[in-house]
Amino acid sequence: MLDVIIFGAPGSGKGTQSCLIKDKYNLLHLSAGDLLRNEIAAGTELGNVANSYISKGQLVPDDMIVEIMDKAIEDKEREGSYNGIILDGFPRTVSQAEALEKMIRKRNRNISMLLDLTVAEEELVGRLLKRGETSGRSDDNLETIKQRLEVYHEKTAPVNDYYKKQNKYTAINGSGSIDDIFARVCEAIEKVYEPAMM
Ligand code: B4P
Repeated sequence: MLDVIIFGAPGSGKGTQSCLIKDKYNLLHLSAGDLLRNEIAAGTELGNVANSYISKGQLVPDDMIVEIMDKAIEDKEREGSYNGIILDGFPRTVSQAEALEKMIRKRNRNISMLLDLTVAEEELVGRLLKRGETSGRSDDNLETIKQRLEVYHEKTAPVNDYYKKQNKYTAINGSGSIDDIFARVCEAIEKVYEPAMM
């Protein structure tokens, strides 16, 4: 099994790279942001609560996202044959990382690695502003992007240390073309996993 966390600041390309990784290695893709946006689009109570945090550039409460992710893993596991999971945008706090550990262990699985996409701050802001021109997302404007980056440094970046202590951390240069970054990602994955063996 290949259970991978794709990590990085807002706009670092987690979603973009996850789509390529899941296709190449036949993984289940679980995007915390997409799951929350689906709830918002469906107008559920949970979605309304989530939107009140997301539109201010804040993280939704840990217990809310942990419950959503746990249920999403369960639902996706029923979908059939796959070689593992790619977690995109989760965990985003140390407390979420601890909850994930329990979630994964109760399924007799193990997090294989965390891939941290590193990108300079000006480039992150540029990408998100560009996406904001067409995304319609309530959090892709300059004020909210700045807030998201602050929250990232304060609450999310410490998750790296959690996985460094377990020797599961790999930094990936997240600048350049999407294909070049994907090649770096595959190289890192295949240092540990041979696709033919999965
Ligand atoms: P996410 O949906 O995870 O948002 P993100 O960090 O902006 O996305 P990502 O890094 O995946 O960027 P993308 O590939 O799209 O979360 C949104 C919000 O939901 C959070 O702020 C938070 O409020 C809430 N939330 C989510 N998870 C949570 C959790 N676990 N706990 C609490 N709250 C949570 O790339 C961005 C842009 O760059 C795209 O337009 C893309 O086309 C472009 N791009 C990608 N790679 C590029 C490259 N190499 N060169 C140029 N552009 C590139």
